[in-house]
Amino acid sequence: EMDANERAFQTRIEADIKIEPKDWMPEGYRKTLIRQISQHAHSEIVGQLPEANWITRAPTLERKAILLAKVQDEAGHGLYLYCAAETLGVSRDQLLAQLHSGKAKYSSIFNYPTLNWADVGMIGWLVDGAAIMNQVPLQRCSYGPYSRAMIRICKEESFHQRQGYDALVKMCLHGTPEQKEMAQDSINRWWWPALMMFGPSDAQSVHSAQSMAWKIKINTNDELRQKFVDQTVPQADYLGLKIPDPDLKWNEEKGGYDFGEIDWDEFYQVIAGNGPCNKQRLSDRVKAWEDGQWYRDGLMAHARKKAERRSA
Ligand code: FAQ
Repeated sequence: EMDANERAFQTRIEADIKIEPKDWMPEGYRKTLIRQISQHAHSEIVGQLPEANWITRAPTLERKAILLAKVQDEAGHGLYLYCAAETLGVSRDQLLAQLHSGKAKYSSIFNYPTLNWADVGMIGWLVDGAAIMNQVPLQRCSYGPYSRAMIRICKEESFHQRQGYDALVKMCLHGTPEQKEMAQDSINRWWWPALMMFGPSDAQSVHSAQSMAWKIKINTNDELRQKFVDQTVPQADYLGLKIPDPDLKWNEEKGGYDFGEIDWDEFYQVIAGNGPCNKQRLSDRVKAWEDGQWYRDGLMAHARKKAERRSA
């Protein structure tokens, strides 16, 4: 049963009028947005770690400069998203406490290790590629601050995806056989985790129906996963890389690819905290937070002194 407020709210949503921070909104809408936006913010920040692992070992000065810029962009995305979440009445300290205690989720993909240089290219191509597939529709999300953050983020993600693919073109089409092998090893490890980024199958997705009614989500998980596969297979063909899925096959009738069953057991293990790098990722974030305490203390002391001087 909807009351008058809820009916008016839903009418606005259906008319594609953005909801802004001070507007009335159902508690569930606010909670869902805080959950999704903060998980997204955490993903950007934790997502810096796998690629940062290669900054000191980038093969050329140019690749190093590109990678540095990309990893810095991810920090910026985290900041826009924490700001968007804060407009819903939650503080950044609260959100970070949830991350550091292991209570908040972040994308499963960042719990896998980066073992060779090709992994940096693979993350740009597949992980940023999947992120764009999910985030382009979110530019039309019903919540104003989130939709506007998505517009900026998508522009930068496009650069990230291109730099990754460019690195792989270099390795696969102009490189040595060893470099090509490195890229094949990398796609063997990243393909399935990239497909898991879109979340559980539609049948298992608990939040999709309500989130789509509120236009917090625009597409279902399976719709976006299918679009990603269809876009990515020809790009793999161009690189001459083999996708590690024996069931991958063009389906003329549906005008898309059929693909094999995702290992959902692995997915649920990773989001429960038991993936290959979960513990490392979390302890790296906690350490960064603790190492920054002296700086936050200094800023607060400075602000206090300035306020005292003003009131004196
Ligand atoms: N990992 O009912 P649903 C990036 C959870 S891109 C972990 O389907 P929903 C860029 C889900 O939270 C990555 N958990 O949920 C970058 C829920 O658990 P809860 C970030 C997952 O929300 C690139 C439960 O499973 N992008 O960072 C995952 O409707 C390179 C049930 O699932 C975004 O966050 C997963 N893969 O749909 C950075 C985009 N999938 O909360 C650095 C915005 C599902 O009840 C380097 N988010 N879960 O405990 C979304 O579009 C949605 O939240 C979905 C999940 C599609 C991720």
